[in-house]
Amino acid sequence: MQELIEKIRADIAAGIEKAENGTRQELFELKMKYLGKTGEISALSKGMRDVPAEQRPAMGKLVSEVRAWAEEQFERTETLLKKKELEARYKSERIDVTMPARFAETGTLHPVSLVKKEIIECFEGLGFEIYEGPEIEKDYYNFQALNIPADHPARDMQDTFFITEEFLLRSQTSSGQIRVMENKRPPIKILSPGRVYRSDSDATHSPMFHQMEGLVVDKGITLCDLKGILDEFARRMFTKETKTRLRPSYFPFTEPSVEVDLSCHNCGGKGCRICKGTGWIEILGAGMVNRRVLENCGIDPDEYTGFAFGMGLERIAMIKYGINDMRYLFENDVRLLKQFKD
Ligand code: 2NM
Repeated sequence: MQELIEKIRADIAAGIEKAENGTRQELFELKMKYLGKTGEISALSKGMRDVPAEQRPAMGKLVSEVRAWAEEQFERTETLLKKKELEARYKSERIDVTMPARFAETGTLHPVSLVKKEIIECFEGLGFEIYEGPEIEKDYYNFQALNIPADHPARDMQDTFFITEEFLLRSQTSSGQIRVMENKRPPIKILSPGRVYRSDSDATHSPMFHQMEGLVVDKGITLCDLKGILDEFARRMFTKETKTRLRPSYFPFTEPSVEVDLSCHNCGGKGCRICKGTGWIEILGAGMVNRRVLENCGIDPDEYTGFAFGMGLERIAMIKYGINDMRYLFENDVRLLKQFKD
């Protein structure tokens, strides 16, 4: 038996030496071969029965010695293999933290978003609240309540995107302002930015564009208040020297109605290519809210008056950034958009 123990010890030593360069699975299998339930060292313990009684203590000692030795050998090798495995992983997954990062381009705000933000900041500073109404509107809010008659050309299927007889894509943000006047008593001081839709498409018209409309209703509001607010807006949005000019016009929802020009920011009013020699650039439409519109919203026009104005954001962006064809604003060509990184 002693010989057998020595042989097992030698076999294990040889096996371990080989296993040091093998896998953990191979080491496990080797361990099972000797220390497993039916392994060779376990068989030695079982064989103790056949050892003469007087040799048993000495043999028993030898067997437990070889078992302890074998367990230690396997544990040591297991630790060694684990360490090797980790080292290999660290080596293969090694990263160079000093390497320069891959360049990621950051986006930019679209010129229309930029002017929208700027205009909102101007009017917020003047005490206006922002109200955005729905883009899908009722015919009533888009036309009827705004005093736009049934035979008005804007109500034609050719000009407005109707969804059903009752619903349409709003052609102006003032539809939302009607909703505010219906639901809130004056004083009202709101600014309504948003998308509007008209069946129109060329160098200066797009079927979807952005509008910004303002509305102020209170006791004693006059055209002077409109002029004052627009002067302040022009100075904040363009330069301190920018002046405004009102010309008579017509809208069904305002009376009187005006077109508003700004002195040309390029030539200061002397006349140039941008203002086509006139010194003035038309930027918005405005007027005193028609008393019929106030009545439609349940506001007494003998007690309250108001002014309103509306502008196209694409147009403002084109004037501000010198873009001569509106289609550039809808192509999303990065060569154009990149120029607006601030
Ligand atoms: C414009 C021109 C003139 C306008 C009118 C209203 C409302 F809701 F009060 F009736 N909101 N916006 C208005 C007036 C809009 O855009 C060129």
